[in-house]
Amino acid sequence: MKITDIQVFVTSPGRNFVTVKVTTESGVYGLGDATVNGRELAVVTYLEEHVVPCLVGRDAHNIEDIWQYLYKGVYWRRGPITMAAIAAIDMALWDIKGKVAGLPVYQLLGGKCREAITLYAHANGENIEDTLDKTEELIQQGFKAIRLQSAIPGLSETYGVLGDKKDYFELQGNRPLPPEQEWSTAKYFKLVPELFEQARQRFGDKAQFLHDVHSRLTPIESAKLGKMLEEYQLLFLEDASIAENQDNYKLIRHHTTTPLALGETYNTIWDCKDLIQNQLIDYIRVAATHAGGITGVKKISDFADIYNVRTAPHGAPDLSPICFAAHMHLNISTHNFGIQEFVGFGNEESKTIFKHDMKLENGMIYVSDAPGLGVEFDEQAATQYPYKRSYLPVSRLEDGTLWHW
Ligand code: EZ4
Ligand code: CO
Repeated sequence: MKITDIQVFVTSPGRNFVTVKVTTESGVYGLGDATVNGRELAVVTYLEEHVVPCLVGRDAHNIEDIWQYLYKGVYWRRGPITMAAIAAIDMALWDIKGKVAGLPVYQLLGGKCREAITLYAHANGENIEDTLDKTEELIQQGFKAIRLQSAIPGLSETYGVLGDKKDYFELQGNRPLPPEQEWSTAKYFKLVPELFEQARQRFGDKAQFLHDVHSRLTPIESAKLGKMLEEYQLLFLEDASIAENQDNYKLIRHHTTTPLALGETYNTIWDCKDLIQNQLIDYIRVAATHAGGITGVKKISDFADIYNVRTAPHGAPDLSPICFAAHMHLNISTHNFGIQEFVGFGNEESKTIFKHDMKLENGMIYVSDAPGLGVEFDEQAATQYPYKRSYLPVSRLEDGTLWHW
């Protein structure tokens, strides 16, 4: 079943999404997500100029061979741009195979390992009380696990806390260049243990709690934070420190029993091989869009399984519902799945473009049984929201030194 056409769409219902549509000679088509936040058009160019011409005419059924052709077949391997392009093609091919078979993709991946997908939601507050009020609402809605973040007193803007802004586009406002945020490890250390102390006092064990450090700490500082938070029994601490040097995590691991998670920016198994093999983390957070699609993530999850590492896919709003659906098919069929990050199904504009029937109930998602990935993309609606350049913020210490964002 030959590939006859591949189109790339960019739409921006509050934030940019890159969507790939692979069409076959039989008329069956598949969809994939290729969104790299802040680098969207780089992926579009890579796809249109370098990938699409090589794929037209190939058999859409040969998913593994096409994955290897795009990965091993090129001299310049890996990296977020290349892997997002591969990811989108890969998702679209799984979507096609499912539609042709008349089966949801999870059936092609081995079937169900569980009934539904447990989620962790976000409570982001202006202060501790605000974060805890939001936590209470989420507990009432039935969420079993919640990521707690709070603005840091004395710092102008904090990761994860958008104030009255509804998304990064609004946060950026009319600033043409990346917004700048401040960071102070000392101020952060005053806040975080207090946040979890109060959370446990108020909610006891009514929910599991998590926290995202977003890589702001050095390894020894992460080790210290992990130790300080042990008594609050976090489900995991996310991105405790940058792991460009994977050995960093040996130091953190030797000091704390707080479970560790990372990997949302990782693109291949090579970025996390040492962390997994040395059992330095508990959860690997690779996303289908950024780590080579369903095929890429499946390779990483199977490798992680033998080292007791579970999956906890990234679920930020900059991953499109197509990626989220791909995660659902992976999560339901992966034995060593742990938990899925969830920030809702997108804004109202986005819901007019991406349509699906995934069901949210009591903090869990019930996977769609529609053939393929189960997401429809309204091309007409998409044209109403043209691409808009946007940047993620950058971080500086209070003296102006550039820091990890
Ligand atoms: O900052 O996806 O766990 N989620 C995160 C996200 C990331 C964004 C960056 O594009 O860390 O909010
Ligand atoms: Co994160």
